[in-house]
Amino acid sequence: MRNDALTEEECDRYAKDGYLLIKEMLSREEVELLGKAAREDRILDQHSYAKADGEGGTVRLSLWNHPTDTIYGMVARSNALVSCAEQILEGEVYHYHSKMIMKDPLVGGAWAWHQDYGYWYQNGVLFPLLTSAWIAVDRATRENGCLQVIRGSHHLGRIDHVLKGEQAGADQGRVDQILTRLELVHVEMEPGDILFFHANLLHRSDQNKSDKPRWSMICCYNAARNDPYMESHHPRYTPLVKVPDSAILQAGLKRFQETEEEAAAWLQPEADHSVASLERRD
Ligand SMILES: O=C(O)CCC(=O)C(=O)O
Repeated sequence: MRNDALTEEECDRYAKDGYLLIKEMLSREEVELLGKAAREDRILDQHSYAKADGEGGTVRLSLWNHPTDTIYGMVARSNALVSCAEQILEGEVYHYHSKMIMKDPLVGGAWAWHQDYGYWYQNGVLFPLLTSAWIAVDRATRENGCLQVIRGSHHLGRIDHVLKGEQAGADQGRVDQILTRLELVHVEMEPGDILFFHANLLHRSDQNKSDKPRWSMICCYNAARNDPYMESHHPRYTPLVKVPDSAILQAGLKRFQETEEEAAAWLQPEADHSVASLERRD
């Protein structure tokens, strides 16, 4: 695991572009273990759910609110990742949730243009002081539906979101205009690369029409000083206990166990009020 602090130049680039790609942040051994644990994890699979993508496909993901002592939890709590999030958000952070995006060969669905803060705003989060670490578990390419971002779009502020299929997406007319002024970037990544991105950065991805999987794990952090003013399906401020980076390899293939404590960590998709409130608005 790369564990040096972000340089001033990297922090400036994040502030200007709304994202920062760190190559080979997880070592090959770490990301291989993570991928193997995830693909063999029956509990992760059983808790996965699908949402229509509005383009005839479905996206599949598993989402949990609290990091456990599995390998996923160790990645999310690792000193290296949390320290980057702290540098980016300029202070203490807590774990807002993590998810595994299971974009399978030939069937993996698309994600519509959106800002994460388009949803999280609905959860009583007052400032867009959140960052996501998008971890490439598999190689992500144009062919298998890598992440696409609009460089600098976090400067636009929050855009209205409407329901597309079962996903909330940013107002397309506005996105079309934005694309005439800002650059669209396909973020191709190797396993172990990590993309940190701002909660207001517009992003999307295509369906996976290739024969290669494109799984990714996303760890989302909120600034501790940005504690939501109301309860929602994602946690309010909960102290995050960091672990040394070596804990990732030590956790080895540790997967989710269906203990009561861990069962409670999962998001119940029906409790996703941010989408429900968009449904009502439509
Ligand atoms: O991984 C992807 O393709 C997009 C995922 C995403 O945008 C999200 O989970 O908010």
